[in-house]
Amino acid sequence: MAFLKRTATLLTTAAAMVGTSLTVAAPASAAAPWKCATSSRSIDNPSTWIGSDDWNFKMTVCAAHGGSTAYAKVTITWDGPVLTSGADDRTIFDDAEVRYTVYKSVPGTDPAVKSQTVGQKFEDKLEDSDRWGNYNNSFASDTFAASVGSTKAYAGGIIRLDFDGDGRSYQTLRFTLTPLA
Ligand SMILES: [Ca+2]
Ligand SMILES: [Ca+2]
Ligand SMILES: [Ca+2]
Repeated sequence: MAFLKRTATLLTTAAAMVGTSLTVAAPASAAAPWKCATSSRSIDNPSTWIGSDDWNFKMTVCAAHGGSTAYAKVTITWDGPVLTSGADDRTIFDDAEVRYTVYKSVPGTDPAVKSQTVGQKFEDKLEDSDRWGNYNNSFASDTFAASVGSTKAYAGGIIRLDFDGDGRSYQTLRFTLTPLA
């Protein structure tokens, strides 16, 4: 009886821990290794600076598949411009987001199974410079899980940027898709 009671307590604790976070730590099994792709994309900062003021992004997007569940996550690093508007300028972007998606590999068009979009948290990172106004930084996403059955899956990531004051809306950077997982 004492054993049963302790088991119940542990289950309750585990359920409580799951309840506190939507984040999935990692693929459950070593049999489901991450399949990753790293690629780089650049975009011009719409300022009048005559030199290079590109934002140079490097994204690693990863997918894994264990049992009937696929997982996805992204990490991004960037070498951004040095801006004369100064440090931590919150007006560079009207909006910015990173979106990463799990797709199923099927005949015909591959359906998106699940996406996660990070908006303000990513924009805050982009607009967080060092004290000299150099906009280099990085971002690491949560891992999310998607139900895909036994069908092969893969993941992709995009960045959407709406620069302030450039007279245009979102520009989209599409990064290389992962291998099948
Ligand atoms: Ca420029
Ligand atoms: Ca902003
Ligand atoms: Ca704009």
